[in-house]
Amino acid sequence: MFLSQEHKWNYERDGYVLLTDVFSPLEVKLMIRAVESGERVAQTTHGSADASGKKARLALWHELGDDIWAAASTSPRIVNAVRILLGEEAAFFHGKVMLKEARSGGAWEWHQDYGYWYDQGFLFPRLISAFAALDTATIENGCLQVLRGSHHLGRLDHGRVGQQTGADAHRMELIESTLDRVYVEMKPGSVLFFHSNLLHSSAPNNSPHHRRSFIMCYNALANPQLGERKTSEQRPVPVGADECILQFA
Ligand SMILES: O=C(O)CCC(=O)C(=O)O
Repeated sequence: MFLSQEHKWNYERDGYVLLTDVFSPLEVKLMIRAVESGERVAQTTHGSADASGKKARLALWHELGDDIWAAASTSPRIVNAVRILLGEEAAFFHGKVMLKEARSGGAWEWHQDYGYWYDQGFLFPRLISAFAALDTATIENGCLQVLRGSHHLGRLDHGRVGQQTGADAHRMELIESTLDRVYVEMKPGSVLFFHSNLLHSSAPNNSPHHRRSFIMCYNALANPQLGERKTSEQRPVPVGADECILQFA
């Protein structure tokens, strides 16, 4: 996989960059198997109600562990892109599988990830997410929506929306009418890298097709976290061999 200077400029201008074919069809198939029958997802799944009360289900962990999720999170294809886009050494923060299931997956309200993570004590918004599509993501099944360039706004005030954290609704009206909304339709195996201050949301999945994804989140190693409990690792994210995911075949 090759990340060009243009990708980096696009990331800086827009707050995100989409790379296709990062994971192969076989690697995606193995991850889907781990979603459907793996221990980690089964043990860590919980729901977070959206504004209408519909559950957006996800499985989330902070430990890298030793399974297919760790292999993907330490893949050089992801880690090297993360380091280039962050512009510095990265530490693993957390992994999560978003289970936006057919006909039931709830919405995610407009938010910046740093709206959540500021409250976890991260000093700077020097964090990044790598969102890997496991199913085809379309407007119909609730693909991610982003507001292009919104990471330049800085951190907005957030409050409770259902059981989620959402950006200030009054300010969102003006922001939505000012910035371009992009529906990020994705093929399985594509990865969207996005800045922690990029505003994003997704609609409920009322379609007959699942829209599952795996999101790998990283903090800049030199970005301090307040408090006793460190949710981000305090060491550089290890880098595995390129073929590591295939050992789970
Ligand atoms: O999966 C989605 O649709 C939204 C994910 C998201 O907003 C997040 O992980 O911060």
